[in-house]
Amino acid sequence: TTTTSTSTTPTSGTVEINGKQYATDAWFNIPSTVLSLTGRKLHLQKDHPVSITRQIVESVFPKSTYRTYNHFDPVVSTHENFDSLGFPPDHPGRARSDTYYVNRDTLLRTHTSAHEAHLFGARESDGYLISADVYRRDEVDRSHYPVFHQMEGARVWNRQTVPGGDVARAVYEDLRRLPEHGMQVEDPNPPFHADRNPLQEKYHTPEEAEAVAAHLKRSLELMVCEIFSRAKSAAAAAAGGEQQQEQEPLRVRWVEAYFPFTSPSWELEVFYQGDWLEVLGCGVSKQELLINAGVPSRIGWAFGIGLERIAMLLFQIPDIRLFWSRDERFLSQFRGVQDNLALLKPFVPFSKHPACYKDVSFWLRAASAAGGNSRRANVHDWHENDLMEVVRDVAGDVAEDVRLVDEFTHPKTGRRSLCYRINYRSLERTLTNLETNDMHERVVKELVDKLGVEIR
Ligand code: FA5
Ligand code: MG
Repeated sequence: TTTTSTSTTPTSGTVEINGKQYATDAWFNIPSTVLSLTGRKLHLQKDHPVSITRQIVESVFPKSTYRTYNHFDPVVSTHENFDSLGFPPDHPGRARSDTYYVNRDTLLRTHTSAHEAHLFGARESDGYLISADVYRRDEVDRSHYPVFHQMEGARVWNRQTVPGGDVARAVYEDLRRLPEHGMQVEDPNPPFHADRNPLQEKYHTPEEAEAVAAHLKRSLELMVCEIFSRAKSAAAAAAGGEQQQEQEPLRVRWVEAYFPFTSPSWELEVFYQGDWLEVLGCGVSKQELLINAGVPSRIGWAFGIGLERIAMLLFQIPDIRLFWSRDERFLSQFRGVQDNLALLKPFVPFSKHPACYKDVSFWLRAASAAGGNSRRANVHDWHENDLMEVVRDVAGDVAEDVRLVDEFTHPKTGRRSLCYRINYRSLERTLTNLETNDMHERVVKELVDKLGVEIR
């Protein structure tokens, strides 16, 4: 399949990322807009909400055990991002439609788990927290952006150094030292499927597996408890101290999940504004990962959390594009918070500018030279993320939302037609009609030129 890069950078040659040169090849697909964000490092910018959120999460894990790593470069090898974690060769996450490649062997990390094998092998501590920018080709809406930030955490115990080699006992002792929380955990132990999420019986006793999972769950429950009690007290303070309303208890639940590098695996969901929201993925680390990292006698857990998603809850930030804003009306609202968390309060949105919806309808490219059943060919040629990138490339942060509103397959020819609705809206000012029309015209032209669609 062909994935069209909308980048203006040549596909063979070199590209500079954070001051280092990399050779590119036909796999290169990083648009300049995304390249230009590799240096922003919002998680390290004092008083930026992503950085404040990082600090709050870090504060839950004792520094004596959990070492922090906040400066890892976003350029990693496909080995680090996928192979070392046991991703199968045909995993969809590896596709150029989903991942930004520098060249065949080098990419912008799609998750902080890319550093797991390295840190497990480095043996610098029994626990770690990594915060970093991660990159994914994805849809356009208020909760998706091609760059976001994750924090990865992990904790290991060494059979050779715990008393009597009894890991289960050592883990439970550590667990007893963790503070209690008053949270209501629904589904503390959801059933899981032994075929997808086996206990690693070849390597772990049932007692060990259970102890590690219990420590993992309590540690992460403590983390969300801390985050949401801060969010609630900030909201209450902003609403005026007197009218203290009866606060509803925080509801959280564990749900079975699947990751190639943990088993069993879970997601933690929090009930927020009427809906269950996924905040993190985690699990008992696959022993193969630790064995390959040269530390076979260690057993442990890992988790990965989205910092923007948490920051949006903490500060009630309505649109993920705001994190990238350099507008003082955004940045000034968080000044001083990092040094004094008591100042934390919900973000007050500045006036909302009008939305401008424009539709584009097109037929997908006809079947390639061989002809035949065009329905099949169309299905395989089309990657929605390519359209998303065309829109982002032309409209930048003015693209608020792009969604498929109609889909149609011609009964005779089998050709497929799609209609997308694009919402153009600046966070900072009102757009003129002329401007929006011009942008939309350029989007339409690029869709024809780069993706070969036929406008209806
Ligand atoms: C992962 O990325 C795994 N590496 C997490 C993990 C680590 C599992 C260690 C097990 C052990 P996932 O793609 O679900 O999983 O992302 C993890 C979290 O990142 C999500 O729960 C969510 O909070 C956040 N996240 C994922 N995609 C986005 C996105 N497009 N925008 C904002 N946040 C996102
Ligand atoms: Mg997930």
